[in-house]
Amino acid sequence: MIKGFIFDLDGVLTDTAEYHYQAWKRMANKLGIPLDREMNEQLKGISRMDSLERILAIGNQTEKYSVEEKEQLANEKNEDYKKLILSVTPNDLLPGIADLLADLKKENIRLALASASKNGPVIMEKLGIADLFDTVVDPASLANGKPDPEIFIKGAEQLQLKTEECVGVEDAQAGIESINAAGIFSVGVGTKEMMKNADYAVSDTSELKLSDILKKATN
Ligand code: B16
Ligand code: MG
Repeated sequence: MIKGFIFDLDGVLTDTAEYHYQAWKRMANKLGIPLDREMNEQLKGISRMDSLERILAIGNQTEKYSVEEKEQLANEKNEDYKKLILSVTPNDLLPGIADLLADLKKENIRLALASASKNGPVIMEKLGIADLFDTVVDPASLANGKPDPEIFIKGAEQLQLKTEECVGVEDAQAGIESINAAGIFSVGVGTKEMMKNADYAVSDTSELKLSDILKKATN
């Protein structure tokens, strides 16, 4: 029986990818590295430092900066990003998410957040959904990011549920791999091609219906 849902944030509950893009683009420009929207796709679901490493690799600048300098660059990007997310409101919930969360609460299904973003709790407050969630996995506590299963295993543990009692929802391929490796039923949001490893996939968040998901997960 499904008793918990573990959600990714960016791309599932809201679309903060655009703000990440704007902040990274400003940083990349400063470093003389070209960054376009297509490259930005590769940064979805990836931690802040891993994102910086990928951008530096595009500009062949991996060796150019010390660890301290890289931390400084990542901090600068985050300060920019924090200014951009100040404008987030409940209207920024992706289509269908408010109804899905309301249906989950009606069924007394417990909710966890499993986002790579250290800004997750602030964004949840701004979206007006922080109180609906029972627990948030702290990404700073993780030894390994997605696709490692650690974040979703911790999500289930924090909900005090077995992994087979949970559903995980993701929009990134690395996230689906993470859910699958945790032994959790995976729901993917995205194209058929991108979500080919998901146990159940929809093309858009508006298609995330609790009754459909529970039917598939308990089949
Ligand atoms: P922060 P998710 C991820 O969120 C984003 O998709 C990714 O682009 C970002 O680098 C990462 O969070 C870390 O975010 O810099 O705010 O700690 O998809 O895991 O909810
Ligand atoms: Mg995501």
